[in-house]
Amino acid sequence: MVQWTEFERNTIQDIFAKMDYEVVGPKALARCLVVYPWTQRYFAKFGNLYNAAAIMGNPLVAKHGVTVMNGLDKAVKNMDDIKGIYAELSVLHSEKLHVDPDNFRLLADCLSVVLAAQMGTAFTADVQAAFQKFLAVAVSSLCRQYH
Ligand code: HNI
Repeated sequence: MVQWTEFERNTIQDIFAKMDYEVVGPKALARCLVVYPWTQRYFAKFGNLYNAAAIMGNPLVAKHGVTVMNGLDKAVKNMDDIKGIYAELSVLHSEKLHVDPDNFRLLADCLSVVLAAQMGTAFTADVQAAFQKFLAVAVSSLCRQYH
């Protein structure tokens, strides 16, 4: 089981409490689709992903970005059992969506970049370490049902 220090727990909860999912989620997913264009293949039904402007202006991308944040919100609310809370989501991504699990980390990194840009100097090295530890646990839990 993952151990969290008090600082990590407080930092992660504080970041998510202040985060606007409707802004951060769409930005992070759009960034992922632009920077790592192979991730677009999973979103064929989202329509126009032709270039960066189209991706950033695509309402389905924005909506799905919020869905991903709501998924992460569940992990924040269950920090001591992220593996359990993500069991079903992991099966979905593995067996139904066939998402290559390497992509989870790429999206997580995009989320860190978006958050860093928003937080500015408040995104200290300690804060970054706590946030990325949380994302690493989420990603590892999403990978659990792959075999
Ligand atoms: Ni992901 C659906 C959470 C990474 C492709 N994804 C979901 C749903 C949640 C979710 C929640 C909705 C499930 C449901 O309908 O029951 N996804 C997350 C989280 C991460 C993540 C928390 C990582 C941080 N997903 C990714 C990545 C890809 C991805 C990296 C592909 C590159 N996800 C999908 C696709 C769907 C999806 C595709 C289905 C979308 C749809 O509308 O049908």
